[in-house]
Amino acid sequence: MKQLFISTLLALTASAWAQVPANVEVKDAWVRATVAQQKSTGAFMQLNAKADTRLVEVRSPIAGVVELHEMAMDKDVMRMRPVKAGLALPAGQPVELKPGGYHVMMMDLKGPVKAGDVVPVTLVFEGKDGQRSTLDVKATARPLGNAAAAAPAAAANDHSQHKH
Ligand SMILES: [Cu+2]
Repeated sequence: MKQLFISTLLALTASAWAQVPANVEVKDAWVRATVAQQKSTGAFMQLNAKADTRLVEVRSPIAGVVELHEMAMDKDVMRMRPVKAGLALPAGQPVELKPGGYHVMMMDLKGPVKAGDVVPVTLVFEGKDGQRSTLDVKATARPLGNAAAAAPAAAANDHSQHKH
């Protein structure tokens, strides 16, 4: 009886966790396709939070290590570095992860990423109250050098043209 009670409690806790809505809208998520031997790549997207939130963690089954990076000048050289405290997403203010700016760094890739691949990405957000929520998004791989084609306006039409 006690055993049953504990497992019910665990189940309730787990579902409560899963039901916390991620108060963030994600648009136009994509991953840059890789070339042979390439072991890392970047993922990009637009994030729009309804309430002040931070993006604190990103996961993906295609990569051994996933980090949030930013580009910054270091003695006249543009370098990337991890965003340690998470990326702030102020309410109602869209934040764009894009080449040359904030990006999701995927390292230790388990295999090549081909253009057209659909890459599952899990975003972990933390609200002001410390409450965490997750959001699963699907990022489509785009060919290398096609970053300029990442026009947000084209994203809405993208879906109707692809057959899922
Ligand atoms: Cu990086």
